Amino acid sequence: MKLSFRWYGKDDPVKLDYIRQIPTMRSIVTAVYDVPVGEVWPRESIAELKKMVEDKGLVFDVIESVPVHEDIKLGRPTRDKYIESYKENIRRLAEAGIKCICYNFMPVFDWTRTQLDHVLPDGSTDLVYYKDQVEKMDPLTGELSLPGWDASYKKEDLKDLFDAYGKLTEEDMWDNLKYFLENIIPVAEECDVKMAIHPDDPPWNIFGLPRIITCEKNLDRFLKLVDNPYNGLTLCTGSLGCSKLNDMVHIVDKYSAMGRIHFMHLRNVKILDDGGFEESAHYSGCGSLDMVAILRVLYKNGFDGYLRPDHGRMIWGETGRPGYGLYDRALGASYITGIWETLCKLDK
Ligand code: DNO
Repeated sequence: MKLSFRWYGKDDPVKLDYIRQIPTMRSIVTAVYDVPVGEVWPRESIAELKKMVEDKGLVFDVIESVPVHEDIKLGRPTRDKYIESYKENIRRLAEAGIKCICYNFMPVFDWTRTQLDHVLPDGSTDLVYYKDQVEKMDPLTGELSLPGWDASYKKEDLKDLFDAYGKLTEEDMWDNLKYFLENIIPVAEECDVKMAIHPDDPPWNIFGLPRIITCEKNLDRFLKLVDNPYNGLTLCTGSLGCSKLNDMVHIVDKYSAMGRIHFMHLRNVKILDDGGFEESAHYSGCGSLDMVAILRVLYKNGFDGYLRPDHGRMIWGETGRPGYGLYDRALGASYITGIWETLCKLDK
């Protein structure tokens, strides 16, 4: 298991100097953020990131994310141009030492929550998804923006995208994903870069937009689209695990045994009776997921991919990027390291 931590580059209030003080921290997970989706990342920007990370004694070998242009997801004729850029990004990142690239295939919006500062009884805040709040959200006004969303869309762009997705079936999405994979996976293999799709978060359709990377059946289908170890998963426990229908221990066990999990995101969530959820501290008792059981199956299957603590609460008065403060993610990292050390020692 290679412990890693997400860092948003030089403007991130969480400094590399602090991240490297977390025991056993190895890799930095980052991206070039100032290039529009679909364009090629300048070699200089990649080199700059690499230098910043390596100067602090950390490893630069995972990217999250190289985003996929909407025209690829929609199967528009212009997709080939964007696929060529994507391939070039894989090549350039490989030249810089990258071994794993995380991406997603969610239409328009990445991860979605209804409130980013929900106050817990202990005074910390977390991210929540409440069913009654989501019904009142209208993304088409362009006023709504979440940290994971591409903020460059104008109201008109959003309207066009919604219209285009309105004409698309889930089967069309599968065809478009297959076309994308058939083009990029040979390049990834040639460059020895493991591609790791992130599940849809939450794993159901939102705002009427189709979502397909949502459950075991669909993960099986995804892996078979191009049945090659370079076509793998970012297994995010919080994304898939906020649906009661997904048995996370079984899912992690199954795909890690197959060697198809390249990147683990460990996050805990508390599933509510009405199907909504609240993100929680990593500790199993705080949420609905059993972190020890999840790590145990990874250990059993000899998992040697990347793993990072995902979203944390805001604690100890920290302010910053929702889900991505330092303190609670560092607690999560230490909790995970503790479980992993225990598993290793019990095995001796
Ligand atoms: C949420 C993240 C996601 C993830 C993308 C991958 O916090 O895990 O935004 O980075 O979906 O493309």
